[in-house]
Amino acid sequence: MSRISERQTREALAVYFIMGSTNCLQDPVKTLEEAIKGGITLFQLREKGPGALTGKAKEALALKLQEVCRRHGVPFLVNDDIELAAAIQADGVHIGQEDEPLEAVRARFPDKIIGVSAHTLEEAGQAAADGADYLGMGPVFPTSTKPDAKAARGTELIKAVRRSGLQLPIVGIGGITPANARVVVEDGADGVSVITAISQASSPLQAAHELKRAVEDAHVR
Ligand code: TZP
Ligand code: MG
Repeated sequence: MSRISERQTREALAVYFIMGSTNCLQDPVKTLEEAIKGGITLFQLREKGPGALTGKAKEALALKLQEVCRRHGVPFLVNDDIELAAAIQADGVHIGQEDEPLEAVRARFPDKIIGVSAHTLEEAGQAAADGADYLGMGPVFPTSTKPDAKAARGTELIKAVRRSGLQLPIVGIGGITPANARVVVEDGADGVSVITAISQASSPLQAAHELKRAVEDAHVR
């Protein structure tokens, strides 16, 4: 596999579902299957926080979710855990500023999708220079999913990155729902990433579908 193109990355970021076993109201495999039926375009396993699986149990969950993604042609990314991503040949990884340095991760995975969380213009520029495929920027809206998240800043930073001329694909994150997704894309993101809006929806299928419609509406404007 050669490295994903920028156009493919933008398309994949449209509706980016992130979750781990502790986020889901129902079985994670069922939640993911429904989300895919609803139209998600990218998936990230983020198995984190109190009660999260570790070791072999985490790997077993990853393999089950990866199989679902493969069956439907949805790329499968792993949050933080570079060794797990390598072991199961995930399609990519998402790393934060406190994780392994991007340059080292890119050297190890020349062809995988690598996303980086950026909270300032400087971090965004550095990630672009060091070989990120996309930036995750947020929290856009208040979120209770990540206890150590920084303050929500709306789309201010996404707009600032676009004003700076940086073209790298961007996905917004934090408190995004079908009701507020549109502005995130109108203000410069290529798509939205969500945990709660899909994993805790009474119908993950419906939630994914509504998110997709909101993102598509914003793109055709
Ligand atoms: N990074 C910034 S906010 C956030 C992460 C991982 C959590 C997003 O979760 P939710 O439930 O979609 O607000
Ligand atoms: Mg991290």
